[in-house]
Amino acid sequence: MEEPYSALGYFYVGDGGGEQVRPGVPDAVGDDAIVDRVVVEWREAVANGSRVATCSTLLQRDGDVVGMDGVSPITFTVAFDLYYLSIKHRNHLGVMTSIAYFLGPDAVTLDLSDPLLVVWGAGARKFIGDRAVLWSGEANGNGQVRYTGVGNDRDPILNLVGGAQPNVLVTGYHRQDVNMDGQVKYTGAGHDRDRALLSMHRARYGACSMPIPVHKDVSGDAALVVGGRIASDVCLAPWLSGGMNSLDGAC
Ligand SMILES: [Ca+2]
Ligand SMILES: [Ca+2]
Repeated sequence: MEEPYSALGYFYVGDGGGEQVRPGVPDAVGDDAIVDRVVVEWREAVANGSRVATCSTLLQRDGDVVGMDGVSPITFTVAFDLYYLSIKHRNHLGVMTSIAYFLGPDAVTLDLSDPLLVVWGAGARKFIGDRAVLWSGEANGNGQVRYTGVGNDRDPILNLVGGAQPNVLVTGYHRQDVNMDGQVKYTGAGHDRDRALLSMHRARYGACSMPIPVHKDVSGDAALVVGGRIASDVCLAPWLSGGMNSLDGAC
């Protein structure tokens, strides 16, 4: 089972791309069950620095980011130096550290769900309880969450289900499956439109009210880890392990 991000238009650099899940990995259960994939990037530790290494990784149910065997830390081939780490997901806004970390022979562990770990930009993550999580609702991969207007994240959902037939349900692994239940729905219970709207509400008001026009990815195209942790406000299911999972109880 090959990584899905190339098909979504993501361009790897370095040794990244083509990662294949090892046999038996999808059978894992419990906290270490594999629930989705994320891309990890290391970037030059300068303003607008280029990516120097990228990798498609596996995401465990408890938020650990691991290699293709489902358990091991991720390794990269780069010059020993300071780098920013960024992490990207198919339908969440990415984040990048605002501190450069030394990537060398020793493992680096970062917990991006720790509110005290500083990331680039203002409001790059949202906070649920004592955890920082990624903004959801990014259904078209343009680095923004928008509910209305040009480039909104609602239309791609409607387009996938057929445009003129909003009641159609499409199953499978799609960017438009914003609530990550293995189905793309435009209307009805459990539809995928609200995530974008809720993200905009929270971005501006913390809870709810009128939405702002757009909430942007402020990760640049930025920086990782080896055995780090991230958190997403919901994290998928049927792709590998079946059933809906939540990393933080927010869904
Ligand atoms: Ca978008
Ligand atoms: Ca869905």
